[in-house]
Amino acid sequence: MADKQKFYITTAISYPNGAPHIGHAYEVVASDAIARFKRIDGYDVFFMTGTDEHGLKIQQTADKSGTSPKAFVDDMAAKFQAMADRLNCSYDRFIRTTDADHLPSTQELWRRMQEKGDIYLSKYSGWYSVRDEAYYDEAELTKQPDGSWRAPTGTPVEWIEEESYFFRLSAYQDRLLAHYKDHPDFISPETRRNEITSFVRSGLQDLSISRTTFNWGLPVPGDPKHVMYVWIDALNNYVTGCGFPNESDPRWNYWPADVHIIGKDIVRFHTVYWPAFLMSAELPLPKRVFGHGFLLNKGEKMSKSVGNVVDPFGLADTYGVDQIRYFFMREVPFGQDGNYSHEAIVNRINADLANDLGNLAQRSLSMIAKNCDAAVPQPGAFTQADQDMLWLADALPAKTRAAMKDFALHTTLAEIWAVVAEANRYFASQEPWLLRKTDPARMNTVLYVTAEVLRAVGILAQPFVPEAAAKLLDLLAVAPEGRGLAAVGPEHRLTAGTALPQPAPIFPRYLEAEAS
Ligand code: ME8
Repeated sequence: MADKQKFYITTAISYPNGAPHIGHAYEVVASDAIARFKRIDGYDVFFMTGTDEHGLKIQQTADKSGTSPKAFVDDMAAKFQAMADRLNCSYDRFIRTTDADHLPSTQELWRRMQEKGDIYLSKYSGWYSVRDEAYYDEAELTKQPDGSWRAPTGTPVEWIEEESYFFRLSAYQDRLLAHYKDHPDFISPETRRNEITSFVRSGLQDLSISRTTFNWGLPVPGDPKHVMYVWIDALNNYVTGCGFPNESDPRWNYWPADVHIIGKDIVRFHTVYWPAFLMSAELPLPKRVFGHGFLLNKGEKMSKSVGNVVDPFGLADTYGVDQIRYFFMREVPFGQDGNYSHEAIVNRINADLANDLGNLAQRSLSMIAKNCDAAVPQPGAFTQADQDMLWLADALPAKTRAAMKDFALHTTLAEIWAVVAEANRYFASQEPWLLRKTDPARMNTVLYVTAEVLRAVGILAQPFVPEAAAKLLDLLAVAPEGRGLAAVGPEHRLTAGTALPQPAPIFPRYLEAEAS
């Protein structure tokens, strides 16, 4: 364990000011797939997700619902955690910014930035959007027919004046640009890197980092009438989770994070503010930040105000957890925006899962059960076709590792399902059901090769469809310690004669409910 390479992955922490939506589900599922992939590739993984519970927006939502902010977030955070659990996400910690260890951690970050001379007290006035928790320049605003002003995001803004602490972000412009240049992988996909680089090049203003107009936040050390700007509080969750500031905490070994998985709308916070705070506090920077795209419902961004939020629990109930996970990761190239529709989900479930993988497993394993004494058949010499089929399966770890290095989840699944497609062609062309009578020894070989391909596919599919993959590996009697990527290939082939359980379907077809 001690010498396993470490891998620390985080999602953004969600605002629990409303129930979780499909965008939240998408992010945590994708991150979970990466975490699981790294685990089966032998890494010591720490995977963290959670909720971002302070700020004016939460305070106002709680006020409106007639509860205290704490009672409100306790209730909502439980829903976010339940969603991650429902979607079978294997997080190691669900962090809440109201957790007891987050206050001392964030106050220590503040102190370190202050000691560096990067924090000063001044006055702030400007157009503020409560919904975005951000100030906007006047030039960015648009006037509404009723005379009010709106932010570029479409949210209402109001004029606010307050005493505020500032962070000397302007002092970090050159160091940030140098960091992007020296670490071309720091921001991805590349389009995001280009956007951020030109944003920083155009000049950075110092950042207002405290508020006095409300109190639902972490108090500024030594000046508790100020609460910290919610983004300092939020971003710092990533080091709180590693035990900061206690650098002798064993979790500290996970820092710096290998990747922060976040949505494209918050890349600026993670690749400009966050690294500048860390540079100021003299802490190592995360290795990578990946900004995924948005999942759109009929082409529109989902949001509570638009009223087109899709409930992830409902999706899981309707289609199944593995099915939804597969759809998210296969349908949308990770990094780009994607569309969700009932037809697209059903098509993926029935074509890729039920037909391609489910049927192949069911047909081949049933034949084994009936004709091979319910045990792994004894193969004869491999033909070229057998060998080619096995090689394709054996090549999966290398191919998928290469794709996963850049978080290309869709490519990884395409690689795995290309082998499934090839296995279907192999099975159809070898016609083992005819060999049963004409050449049973050859039938055994074909069934063995098919089972061996299913073993590789089962191992590789675990990060994406964990429950179905586990079922498949159980049907092949693969021991728990034989389920890592290292077990794919000739050295760990199925042993002839191993007893197999009674086959059972792994992916049912999705049948349309009767129109009501
Ligand atoms: O931004 N499709 O929280 P949040 C895909 N608390 N991803 C989406 C999405 C969609 N339709 N809608 C939102 C916050 N997201 C802050 C983060 S991190 C220190 C603080 C993504 O609840 C969004 O991009 O608004 C973000 O990564 C995550 O969901 C949480 O969004």
